[in-house]
Amino acid sequence: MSDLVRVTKEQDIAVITIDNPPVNALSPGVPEGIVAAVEQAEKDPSVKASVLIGAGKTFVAGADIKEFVKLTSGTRGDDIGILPLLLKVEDSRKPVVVAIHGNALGGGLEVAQACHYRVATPDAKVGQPEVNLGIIPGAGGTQRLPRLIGVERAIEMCTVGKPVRAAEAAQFGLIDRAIEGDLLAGAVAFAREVAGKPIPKTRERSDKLGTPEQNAPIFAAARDNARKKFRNQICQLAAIDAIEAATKMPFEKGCDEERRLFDKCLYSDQSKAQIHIFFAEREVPKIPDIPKETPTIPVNSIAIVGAGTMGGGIAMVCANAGIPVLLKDTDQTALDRGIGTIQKNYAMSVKRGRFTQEYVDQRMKLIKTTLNYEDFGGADMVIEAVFETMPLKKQVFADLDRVCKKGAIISSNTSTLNIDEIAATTSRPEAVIGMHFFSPANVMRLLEIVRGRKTAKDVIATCMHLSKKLGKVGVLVGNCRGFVGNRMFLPYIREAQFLVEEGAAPEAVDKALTDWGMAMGPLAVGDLGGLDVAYRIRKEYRHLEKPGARQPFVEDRLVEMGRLGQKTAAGWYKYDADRRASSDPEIPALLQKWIEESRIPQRQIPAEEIVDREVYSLVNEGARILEEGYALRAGDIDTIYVNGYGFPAYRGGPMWYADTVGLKKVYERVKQFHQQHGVLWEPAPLLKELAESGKTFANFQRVAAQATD
Ligand code: T1G
Repeated sequence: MSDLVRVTKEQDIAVITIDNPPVNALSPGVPEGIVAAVEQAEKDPSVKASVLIGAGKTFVAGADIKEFVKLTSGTRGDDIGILPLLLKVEDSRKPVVVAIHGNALGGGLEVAQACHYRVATPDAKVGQPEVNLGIIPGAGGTQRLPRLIGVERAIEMCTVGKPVRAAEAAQFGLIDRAIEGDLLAGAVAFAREVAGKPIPKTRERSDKLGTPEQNAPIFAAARDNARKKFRNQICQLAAIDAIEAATKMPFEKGCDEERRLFDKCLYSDQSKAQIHIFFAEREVPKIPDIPKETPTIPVNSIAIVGAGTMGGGIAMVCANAGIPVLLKDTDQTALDRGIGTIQKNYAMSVKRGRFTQEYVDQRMKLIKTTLNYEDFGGADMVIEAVFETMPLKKQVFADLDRVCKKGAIISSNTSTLNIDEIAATTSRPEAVIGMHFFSPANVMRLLEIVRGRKTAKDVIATCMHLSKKLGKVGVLVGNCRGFVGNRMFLPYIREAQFLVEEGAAPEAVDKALTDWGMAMGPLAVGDLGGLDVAYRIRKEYRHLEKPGARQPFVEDRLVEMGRLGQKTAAGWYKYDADRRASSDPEIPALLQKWIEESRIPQRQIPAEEIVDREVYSLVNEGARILEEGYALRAGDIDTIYVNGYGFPAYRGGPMWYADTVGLKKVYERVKQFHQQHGVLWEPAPLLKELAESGKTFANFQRVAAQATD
């Protein structure tokens, strides 16, 4: 018996416990241990049935993803082969009851489907999230799940990949019983109930597989939906193909088809990119000079300065995490408006079924308001979210320094301003840090945590931990202009304007990027955030631009004529009352006039060049950020772009994508743009170095993220 799986007995019931921390993944030795335990129970005459359960905080969170990386990188020769082992469990002559708590995901739920019965705590999560890794279930899940819950729901679970609560899964037959209280005791009792009865084998069921006539429209609709919702991605369509095979082929043949489709996905660049993002997101909390055991400061109350769009969204995030919030603004009207927006957003979430009204009422009770700084004395942490000007930030921080208790963390939601300059207005720069949320703060997962020159390690450790509690992906970045995300975004949106000035229609620029996979085109993003925001930043920092650097002008003209984007119903596009965008016939006329005046030669620009100039502008600036030490790892930059800027996870983020294309090729292209478009395209020294040495961003490591030079 492997030491990852142990067997104990509750009188006539064998209890098989999987113990492979932290998430009981099906690492080598676990599936084998389960089979050996089931076979041992079978041979033991005193045993009537078995219960399979996970030790620690969860059941099985899936196959061991690290083994997939070994497989696709050729460092592991033999096959993972969980499926044949699950057949042995299913063929046991004594019932095997799986008892689920925490998560049963991917291979974990496939193990559960091969068992004869499934019981779970009501709040356990069950799901097939493989598509988040660019793959499909590969241990019989696409064959057993439709047999258990029907074709449509199986398609939903395998293409969307969102786990469901066990209580809900019990409604549609995936879970046989939800167990309140002691799970093991409940499972053992259930096992006693079913012992000696005919054993149901999922693979032998067909009652829920439907008929070809019934299924044809379901599969057609599912494919249409997948093509629209998951543009360019292969795994969702592969999952639908595999489930269709389950309705048309015998189980074993269906599993062969599943395996063929699984391998096609696993060895694809899309899956390698998504698995990279999975591990990159789990790497970001690891800060070389801040050990895991660094003490953190308890944060049981948060005060927020500014009840505007960002302040209100941040208040919701804190309340959703169960942390009492005190929201301040300068006058009652502003406070009432802020609370009104929060209530409207919550009402939308209830309407969409994301939250219950009861949940929202509880959250709203956690949000209190004030007009007085003096009420901040008890707050463990403050998040400032006022208008983005340095004089105002400095005034606010001087006030906070006066009223906040000793040991409180004082943070700013600034998206571009210098954290050290803000901290210098206080007597406690060690307690000052950047907490840069992304709009809408209650939706976007990304949180840039900005380390100042004097920010204390326990303050950083506390904010990294807090980001997880707030449901965010917290990435530590250095204090440079625009930090990481926005610093890279400036050349990206600038290049989009240059492309328009050289003859590309705004729609063509945006379409090239969305066809390529970006959630939204750069010009449409400008309209969403407000063209005046980037306009102010361009003006404020123009003096810092490289001498002789080309300056974009068309967007400035749009702003100067009051076309600020969605908020003025006109920017690059025009917008209707529901903020739906459409091309504005005024734009081509305006552009033609302005560009004729500029005498910039016009030409047809192919989509491929548009994509290269946009994406490589991110890569080149990302390389500078890495070599200057404002980001710890290339994976951190990828995590930022996938979670904050709509960069497709199946391309792995800008740095991973560049590695996939090959840095030599990227460098050659950047050099070409440098020749054609000037100093702004000067290749980053790190890009040159890695390209010439045949290395990658992925294996580039540097010392801890630094403060300002
Ligand atoms: N394999 C290997 N390591 C894993 C893992 C897995 N499946 N899941 C988590 N880890 C590691 C993770 O890297 C981290 O390591 C630590 O565990 C804690 O994770 C055959 C093909 C379960 C919801 O997609 O979604 O089964 O950084 O920080 O926030 O058909 O982990 O500490 O060294 O995320 O509490 C399908 C993946 C696999 C689920 C827990 N399963 N995991 O979240 O902890 S494919 C999944 C998660 C498959 C079959 C197919 C989450 C979690 P370290 P964590 P958490």
